[in-house]
Amino acid sequence: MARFFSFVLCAILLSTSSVAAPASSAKTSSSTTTTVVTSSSTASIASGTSSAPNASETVPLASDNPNNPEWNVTTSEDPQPIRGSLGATIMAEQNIPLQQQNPDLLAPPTTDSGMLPGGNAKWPFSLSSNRLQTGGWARQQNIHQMPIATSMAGVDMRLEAGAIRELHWHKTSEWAFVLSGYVQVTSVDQLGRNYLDTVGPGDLWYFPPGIPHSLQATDQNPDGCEFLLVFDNGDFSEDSTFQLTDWLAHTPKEVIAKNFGTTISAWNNLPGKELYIFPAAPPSPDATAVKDPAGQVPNPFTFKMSNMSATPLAGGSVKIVDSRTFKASTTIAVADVTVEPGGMRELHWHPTQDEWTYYISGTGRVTEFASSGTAQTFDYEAGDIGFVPATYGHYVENIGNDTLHFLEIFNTDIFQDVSLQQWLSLIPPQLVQEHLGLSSETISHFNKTKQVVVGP
Ligand SMILES: *[C@@H]1O[C@H](CO)[C@@H](O)[C@H](O)[C@H]1NC(C)=O
Ligand SMILES: *[C@@H]1O[C@H](CO)[C@@H](O)[C@H](O)[C@H]1NC(C)=O
Ligand SMILES: *[C@@H]1O[C@H](CO)[C@@H](O)[C@H](O)[C@H]1NC(C)=O
Ligand SMILES: *[C@@H]1O[C@H](CO)[C@@H](O)[C@H](O)[C@H]1NC(C)=O
Ligand SMILES: CC(=O)N[C@H]1CO[C@H](CO)[C@@H](O)[C@@H]1O
Repeated sequence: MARFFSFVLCAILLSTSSVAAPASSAKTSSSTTTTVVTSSSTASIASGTSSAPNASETVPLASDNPNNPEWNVTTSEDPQPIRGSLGATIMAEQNIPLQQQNPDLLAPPTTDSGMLPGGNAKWPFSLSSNRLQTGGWARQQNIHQMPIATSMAGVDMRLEAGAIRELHWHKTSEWAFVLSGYVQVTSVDQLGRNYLDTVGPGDLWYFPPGIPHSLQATDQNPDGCEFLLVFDNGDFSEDSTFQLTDWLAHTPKEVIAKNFGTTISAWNNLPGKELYIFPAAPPSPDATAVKDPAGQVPNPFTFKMSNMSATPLAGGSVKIVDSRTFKASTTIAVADVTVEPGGMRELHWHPTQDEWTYYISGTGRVTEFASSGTAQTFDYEAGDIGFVPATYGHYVENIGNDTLHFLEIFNTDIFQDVSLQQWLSLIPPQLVQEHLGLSSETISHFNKTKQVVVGP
């Protein structure tokens, strides 16, 4: 504080003197100015023409300061906001576990600057309020928890064996990744064509907007199942879907009876409010769709991503599934990525689509570059959600000892990314040299093939 005040006082005195001082005192005030500037910044304001920087050196060189995370998220110590000579210890009480998990927020790399304009790019499902039901639960993340995530929202849902997420529909499409266990899904499209399938860990489903569906855990895993849902609108709320029972509980029974050509008493057991998630007898895993005069939906609503070989990469692996292979999935694409310890999802960006990231295992570190000198680093572990707006440059580094596994999910039909290394290897080397001051030898080793995940 004292230093700040003396600096302000000094600045006021200086500005007063530079406006009001007669020419004869200019020498004194300019030498004071030089002292202040050199002690607070590295700018070479006072340098004369003889030491002017060369044309290529119009800005200072990038720092070599070590900028790794200051501690591992598994630390048992009380971490402090200190990086080199910067920062100071914490004097007041703190939420230590949260600080242990976020080394790059408490002690950011010196390459970080400012904050992402959309807000924090991390939301752990652990901070979402959970909706507990008999037979399971559901918790969600949408734009209200994480304002930066305008284009997608997510739900983590658990069903005990046999439990049903009731027949419903909604305005957005619904994409899912099975995290554990087995789920039987059913649907009927607008032309009366039906669909039924059972999917397991690592598999996907997709229902187009407004198409009704149900989800039910089989007992192939005695505990039932858990899955991740992603919706192609950040404003989606799992609490405002259109439920079968909610609708009928709000429709006169006379109307219901007339609609189905039944007596009113046939509906004596109709629930008086929505069921949402409720227990039931487990369905047969071998069940097939009801005989349908209109036939089945032309493009299956499920995709067995578990039954797809991952493309091996120098530092991990990737599986990409979008509408080219999973034809029904016209608004969501996914890259299922693994990164081995020390490896890294390479520096890249997505040209037009935001990325909603879900971390399944391991520990990842991401810096998002938002242009205008703004960059922020976040750390992620299992159960965390990340978000990277379209065009933001980023990487995902494995900073743990275990395989990092995450899903990059996009609100789009075709997966796309631009690789920094591929870009710089496919333009004249001279141009790269002029920007980055690299040797021709170094540039000649840049790989023209997109690496996706580089090794340690
Ligand atoms: C400018 O470049 C020349 C030739 O490489 C070098 O001798 C000189 O020291 C450079 N000047 C500065 C200010 O770096
Ligand atoms: C974190 O763990 C890595 C991998 O074991 C290790 O190399 C590194 O030194 C650790 N960092 C800190 C700050 O403890
Ligand atoms: C990795 O293991 C080493 C040795 O057990 C440990 O010191 C380090 O903190 C671990 N790193 C992480 C990120 O867990
Ligand atoms: C470039 O990358 C490809 C794909 O990862 C790899 O097969 C090839 O060996 C690499 N080339 C060089 C020169 O490193
Ligand atoms: C990689 C993998 O598991 N492939 C299997 C996918 O499913 C077919 C039959 O449904 C098997 O033959 C493959 O081996």
